[in-house]
Amino acid sequence: MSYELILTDVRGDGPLKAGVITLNRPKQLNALNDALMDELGAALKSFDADDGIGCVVITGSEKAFAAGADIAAMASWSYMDVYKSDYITRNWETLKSVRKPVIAAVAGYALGGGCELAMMCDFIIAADNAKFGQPEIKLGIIPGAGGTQRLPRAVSKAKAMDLVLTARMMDAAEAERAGLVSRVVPADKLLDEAYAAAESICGYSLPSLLAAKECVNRAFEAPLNEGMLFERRAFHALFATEDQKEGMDAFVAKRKPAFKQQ
Ligand code: CO8
Repeated sequence: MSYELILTDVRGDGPLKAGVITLNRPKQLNALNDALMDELGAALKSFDADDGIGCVVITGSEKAFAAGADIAAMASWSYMDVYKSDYITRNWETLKSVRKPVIAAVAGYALGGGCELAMMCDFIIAADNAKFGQPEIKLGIIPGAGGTQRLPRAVSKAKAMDLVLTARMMDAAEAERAGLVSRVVPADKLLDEAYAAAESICGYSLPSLLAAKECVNRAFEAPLNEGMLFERRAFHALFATEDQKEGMDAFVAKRKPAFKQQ
């Protein structure tokens, strides 16, 4: 499929490769309109279904990961426009259904829907020029793609309230201290770091990656005992894979594992 508002690429030399999606509406600082979100969803589904892909990286430009949902497009919408078209749920939540690991590589602005999109990824690697914020309050609205829910889980209620109510931006260092991003790297090294992380992930066994992602996400949905049980069942189940035998045999034999992805 050809895309107009995103670029896609496949990187890596191993049997599993990384699918890379670059948001590409530079003049609008990657403002997320419906067409872009449809393309993003299609690319994500395609990479998720591709047996040769082990991980996905989503990135933007040096100036903006995404400056939010497209304000010009939203300006004239009515309640019925957004309610009847199931706005947000329809195409924003595709990202939530991706089973493979998804890394957000964020440089520049990640605001409003852009911050929410980054938070829907499994982890965020930030360039030192990244700025995160939920400035919707300035527009007379509130975050609508999870900002009021994922941000407090990531950075505490105090900081989430601060960002959502004052609309101030948080720089990369503060975002790392607060736990929103997993690492901060120099802006000119962002993609190298993200690709290196993706390459490590792609070197592992996909069944264990899928299970690990599912279990960590369960921690946000289930009480501790239920989450522990869920993890234990997944842990037990991985002993039915050929890759568990291969991983452990390789360790004992002091050689590199050759995972079969099954
Ligand atoms: N939507 C549409 N166009 C945008 C957006 C946006 N979110 N952000 C920037 N642009 C456009 C500008 O209009 C401008 O276009 P033009 O050149 O035609 O005038 C171009 O991008 C460059 O922007 P600026 O000139 O403003 O660049 P600056 O470097 O001066 O400022 C900022 C950069 C600070 C990022 C500034 O552009 C800004 O404040 N942008 C808006 C940020 C914002 O409010 N984001 C939240 C949007 S609402 C939202 O995300 C709701 C999410 C709800 C869930 C998802 C539902 C869809």
